[in-house]
Amino acid sequence: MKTIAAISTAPGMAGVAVLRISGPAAGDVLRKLSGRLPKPRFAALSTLRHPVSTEPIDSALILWFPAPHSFTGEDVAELQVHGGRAVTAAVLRAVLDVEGVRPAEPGEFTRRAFENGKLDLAAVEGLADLIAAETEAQRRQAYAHYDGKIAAVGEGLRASLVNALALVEATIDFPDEDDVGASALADARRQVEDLDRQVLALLTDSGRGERIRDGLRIAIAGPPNAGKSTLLNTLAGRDVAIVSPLAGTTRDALEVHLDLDGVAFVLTDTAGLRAGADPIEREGIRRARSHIRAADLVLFLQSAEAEAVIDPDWDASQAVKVWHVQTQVDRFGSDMPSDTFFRHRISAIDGIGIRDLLADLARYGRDHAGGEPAVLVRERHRLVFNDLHQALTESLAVGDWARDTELVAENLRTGLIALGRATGRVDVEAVLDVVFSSFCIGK
Ligand SMILES: Nc1nc2c(ncn2[C@@H]2O[C@H](COP(=O)(O)OP(=O)(O)OP(=O)(O)O)[C@@H](O)[C@H]2O)c(=O)[nH]1
Ligand SMILES: [Mg+2]
Repeated sequence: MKTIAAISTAPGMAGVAVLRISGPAAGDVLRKLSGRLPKPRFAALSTLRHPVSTEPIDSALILWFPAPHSFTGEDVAELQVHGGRAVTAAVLRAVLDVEGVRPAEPGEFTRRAFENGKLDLAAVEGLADLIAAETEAQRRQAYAHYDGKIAAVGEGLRASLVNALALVEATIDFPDEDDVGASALADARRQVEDLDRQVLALLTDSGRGERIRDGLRIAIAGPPNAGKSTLLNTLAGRDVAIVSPLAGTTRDALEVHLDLDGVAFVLTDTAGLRAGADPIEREGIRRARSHIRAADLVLFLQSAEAEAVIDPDWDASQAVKVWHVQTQVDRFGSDMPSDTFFRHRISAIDGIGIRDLLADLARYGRDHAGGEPAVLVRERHRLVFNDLHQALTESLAVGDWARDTELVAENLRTGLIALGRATGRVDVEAVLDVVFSSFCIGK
């Protein structure tokens, strides 16, 4: 096994940068660059020198984690150097000049940790999410997964399933003990029913985990000149989208990430909906419609100046949920007619109603992506639990467990295999590359 090395901190200027080295030559790297092997897991201050020229490069804190007590389970060395581009590049070059060391691939440290049993697959995914987390809800959920929450839930389900399967198999192995067999099968069936209820409850958690992870998708839609781009800029607090009095200014859908009370939102400004536009604008409108369909919530904007009608072209039924928002109310002054059709009335110019809109969005976020971290947070988890649910349903569909015991056992075994995929115990080769490819180098 080759030794791998990489800069683990983000590139650019920083007070400190960390280089990580993992594999059999990690100890060699420390000896050659710093002249010694420090006491395991104690930081030591040391001058790093190039292994061949012995020219000093930087003074660093060095750490030594002999196998198996390290992140990867291999010998690991960490160098905390000054965080400049030239320093980190020179130290990395020196490390790579040590025999047997090569640059790490993206996600390779974590992959080795997984292969050495330091992390299960759900924890690996949690780690990737933890690094990517932008909001508090994302961080909490990611940490719960990294920390073994999904593994613990999976382990619980697995233990009951193993138990039920053992009861079923016992009646196959000891077919003569009829009384015992009948009550064991009844027991097993009750356990499987209970298990299936739990699995179904997780599956019907309506994608909350994914919403926390990926952010709630809010589409800003409406006719041209309604003030969609102006609202996006106001909510983002910066000039993201071009605003102009010309109808049909926005063509490409523009995304802005927003953190409201710890919940992630992805706001999309879309092209104004209208008929008879030119081909480029029509493409923009097509994209707008697809964002409307994919959104968790649509803010449908209409200017207070325009007649309050929904764009006839727009099929409101395509959106999951719509809030009608009247815009540019500053143009109406105080004699603005009251109208309950609109959930919000705003002016991006005067700031009227913006705070209420934000508070309402934050409340929506808490309702749909708040609460405890979810167990299923990726499509992959959902597929695994769907397979498990299907296997359990099929076992319960067997009418006579005493007669078709072997078939029941087979279904339960299929369920176990599905569950094993959640934590990567079985049949994982296909998903490994997908999971690890989301990491960057040095993780
Ligand atoms: N008085 C007033 N003018 C506004 C307000 N919001 C937007 N406008 C003006 O309305 C015009 C259209 O605004 P945009 O934000 O570009 O409208 P849009 O809905 O993105 O339009 P398209 O991209 O063409 O679909 C611009 O001249 C804005 O300055 C507002 O709250 N008050
Ligand atoms: Mg626009």
